[in-house]
Amino acid sequence: MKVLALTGGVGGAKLCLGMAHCLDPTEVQFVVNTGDDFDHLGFHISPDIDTLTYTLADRSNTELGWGRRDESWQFIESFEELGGKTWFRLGDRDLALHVRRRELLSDGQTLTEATAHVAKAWGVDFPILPMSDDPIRTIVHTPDGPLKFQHYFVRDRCEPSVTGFAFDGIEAATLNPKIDFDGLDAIVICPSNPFVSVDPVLDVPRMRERMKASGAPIIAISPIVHGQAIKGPTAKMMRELSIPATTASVAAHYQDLVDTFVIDELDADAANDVQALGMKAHVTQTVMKSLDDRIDLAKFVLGLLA
Ligand code: FO1
Repeated sequence: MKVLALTGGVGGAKLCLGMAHCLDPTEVQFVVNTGDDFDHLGFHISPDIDTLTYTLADRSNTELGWGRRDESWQFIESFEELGGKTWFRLGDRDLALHVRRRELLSDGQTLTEATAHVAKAWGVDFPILPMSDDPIRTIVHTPDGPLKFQHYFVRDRCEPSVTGFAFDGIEAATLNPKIDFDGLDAIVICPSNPFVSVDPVLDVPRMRERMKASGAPIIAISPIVHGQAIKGPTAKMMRELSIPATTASVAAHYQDLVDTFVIDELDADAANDVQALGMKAHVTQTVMKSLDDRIDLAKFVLGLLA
């Protein structure tokens, strides 16, 4: 089996973990959104890459949905005493990753190479590929002006209304050359936020073109279940963009690219709407609470290819 999985954030990482239990490292490449990345306190922070790496390394903090398990906060507490900004919380163990990545990048390694170095150090053999090694930064447009993604998402807790998004630097960015489109059995768009986790990946120049030219079926899993995002601001963004927060609306967002859309049992009645968009619709449990849920969804998705 040869699969390309596009992912960002917590929901995507869950399905990637399920796939990692079904496939071996030579059978899948995980292409990760880097639009959330930002420079903070002199570090290159890469949240979606770190969420996936921690998840595949079984070190992730599943309560917070980001950072590491068994974390301590001595640094950030001391930093606060010194008047440092602490709206973006860096745990002590997590800090080691940022310091090490900064070393690797300043030694001239690409983000892809630095990511592979960290993954290897934690025993993760699966290829974790940034969508590009060039800087791409998601900007959230609001009625009060543009916000850098982490200011919107963390500092302002997703409270501002969104009016649109931009991906600074994307026009000049080069698609990660390590992404292998040859002989693919499937391309899987994981259940991540379509606007700020998936679109940045799809909008990297030549990505859509290479996906279509691969001839592989493109399967997306809905991140919206029964009008709600499992985690994060997807449904809120859709309402603010005057898009119904429904699984069918997400399907429409991927129209002309996605062949098959996987929806949750709670949205079974939307199957006809999805099919009316020219896609195949498949219904299963897409809410992933346990590891078995993650594995079962991955098996279901990969089983559609059989
Ligand atoms: N998200 C938060 O809501 N609060 C934080 O303090 C925070 C710190 C943080 C540190 C490192 C890291 O890799 C991610 C972190 N995140 C935090 C998550 C991150 O902002 C978001 O999960 C992603 O950008 C959204 O996919």
